[in-house]
Amino acid sequence: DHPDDFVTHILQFNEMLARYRAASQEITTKLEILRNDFNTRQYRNPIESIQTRIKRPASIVGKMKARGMDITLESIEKELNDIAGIRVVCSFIDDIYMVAEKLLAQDDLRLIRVKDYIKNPKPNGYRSYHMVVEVPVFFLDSKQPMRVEIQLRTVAMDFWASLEHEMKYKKQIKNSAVISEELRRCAETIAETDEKMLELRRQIEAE
Ligand code: 0O2
Repeated sequence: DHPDDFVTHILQFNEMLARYRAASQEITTKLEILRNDFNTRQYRNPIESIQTRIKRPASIVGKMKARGMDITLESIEKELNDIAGIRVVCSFIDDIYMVAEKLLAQDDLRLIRVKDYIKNPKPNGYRSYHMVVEVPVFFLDSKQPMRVEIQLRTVAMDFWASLEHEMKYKKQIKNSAVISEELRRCAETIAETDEKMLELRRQIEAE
């Protein structure tokens, strides 16, 4: 391989990441507009926070290798749905479904996939609503449909997922079976609390 090829590949890779960053911006703007509109009309905030992240090059390569895929720009873009990731932390469970619905009602968005880990939690207790959408982004000389993974969860689900994620990264953990079981039970308690909080909010609103 010629050194110039190497530089060209790096530049193309960076351009690709920049396109995903632009796609993230489009979705983030849509979410902020929905949040402001809701807030103005209902005097309540359905979205606590919006975080965006672009997958690190090492994670991109790692995921492609784990799937036994060739590592080319084309195959990366075809295979990975989560190069651009947006995490939307909501106050209540119904806010998650409301935000998802209002986003998908926008006619420039195309839904690629939904994974509802709230209705169908993972065996470890993980809960969140995941969707992959495609958004058109206008660049200098092209319009490109870009995929973005959106994870919607409550504050409590986010708290749980952060700790569980930390445990996953620590490979040599003592008592990991005990901790996993306790985490699973915490996830149940959190789910009950999320349900209860929603019920209470509805009672307060009905007053
Ligand atoms: P990281 O480090 O967060 O980026 P696909 O989207 O099809 O390519 P997958 O894994 O089938 O891949 O998608 P899925 O199930 O929608 O989950 C993708 C992301 O959800 C993960 O990204 C995590 O961010 C989160 N997630 C899924 N399951 C769990 C879980 O059990 N615990 C925690 N804490 N997070 C979870 P990555 O790339 O795996 O990791």
